[in-house]
Amino acid sequence: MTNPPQPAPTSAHVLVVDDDVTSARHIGDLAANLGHRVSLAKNWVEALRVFAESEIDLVFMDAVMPDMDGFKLTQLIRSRYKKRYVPIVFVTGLNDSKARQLGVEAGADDFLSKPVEDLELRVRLTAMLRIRRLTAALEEKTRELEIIATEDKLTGLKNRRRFDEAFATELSRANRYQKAFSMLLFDIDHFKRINDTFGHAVGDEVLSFVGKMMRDLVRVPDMAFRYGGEEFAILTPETRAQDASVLAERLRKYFEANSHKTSAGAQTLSVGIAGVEELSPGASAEELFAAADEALYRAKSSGRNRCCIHAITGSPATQDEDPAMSTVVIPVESTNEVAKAS
Ligand code: GH3
Ligand code: MG
Ligand code: MG
Repeated sequence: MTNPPQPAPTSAHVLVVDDDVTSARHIGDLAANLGHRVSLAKNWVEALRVFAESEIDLVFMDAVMPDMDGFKLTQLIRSRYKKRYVPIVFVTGLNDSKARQLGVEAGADDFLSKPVEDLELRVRLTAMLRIRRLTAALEEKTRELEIIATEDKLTGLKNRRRFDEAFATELSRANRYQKAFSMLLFDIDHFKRINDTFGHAVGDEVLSFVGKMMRDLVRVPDMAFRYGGEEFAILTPETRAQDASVLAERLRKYFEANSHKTSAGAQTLSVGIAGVEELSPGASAEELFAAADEALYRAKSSGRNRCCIHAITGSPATQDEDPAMSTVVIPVESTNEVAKAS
């Protein structure tokens, strides 16, 4: 069995925190002679400033300092920089076992005794930077996996998993602060035909076209997702359903006018819209989703290539109906009916 390749040693950024300038320089010079970039900090304020301004790979931390000692500073760094693991080596008095115990509890990785010997320092520095390189590689991998787990590759949009998280967060925020909040469900019309007529690759091309359209036309704070298959969702915080229908119409029209640029030729899509203000106060995610789904179903059954708003009979949305926008408002007897229908 062969050992995995070791990462090549590269120059790192070493921070020395010590109120004793001579001691700090001694450690700093040795690290610099080994080819590393060095920053010195006399106290916790300077140390945190360096941390905020640059990417530190290793810290040599004096245990005893005025104002805030090395233990407290280590705890602060550990709590602030959770996504980036930086090894911290405590520099303590010889045989100071109490300081070592406190250091470990605060989050120290290793110890050096004062006066610091060159060889000891070099050994600690090399070992700790090896740990830093390995954790940095893991952190990078975690970031990549996070993207893979939450982004849909074909469309470049966030996926169903991210939708579920954002939907729950935004809905509870809207309910807590009694703000408007709407959601849109898009479904490409007769998509199966595209696959059947032109093949799956062309179907994918159309999905990718919709993804680009959403990325270009949906602006923050609205959020677009590929919900699954050929269905897409948009969350529109602080927006009433009637106002969200303007965005829905813009996307529907854009797709109708531009989808001929794909190998499938001109296509259409249908949209269902629902907003919390049309439902009971504190509507659940299931109720809101069911309402949007119901509206989408009506958009399909009433001829496709249109947007439908879920609305309760007699609500303001029903009176504002604008046929020119081909936005159809669906009268539904009551919220409970919709909840039951889901
Ligand atoms: P409607 O107008 O009622 O929405 O009809 P439809 O044909 O679009 O609806 P249906 O839900 O029956 O068809 C969806 C199709 O989408 C079926 C499935 O094979 C296809 N599909 C789902 N995901 C993908 C994908 O990632 N790529 C491709 N090419 N096709 C997909
Ligand atoms: Mg579908
Ligand atoms: Mg479809």
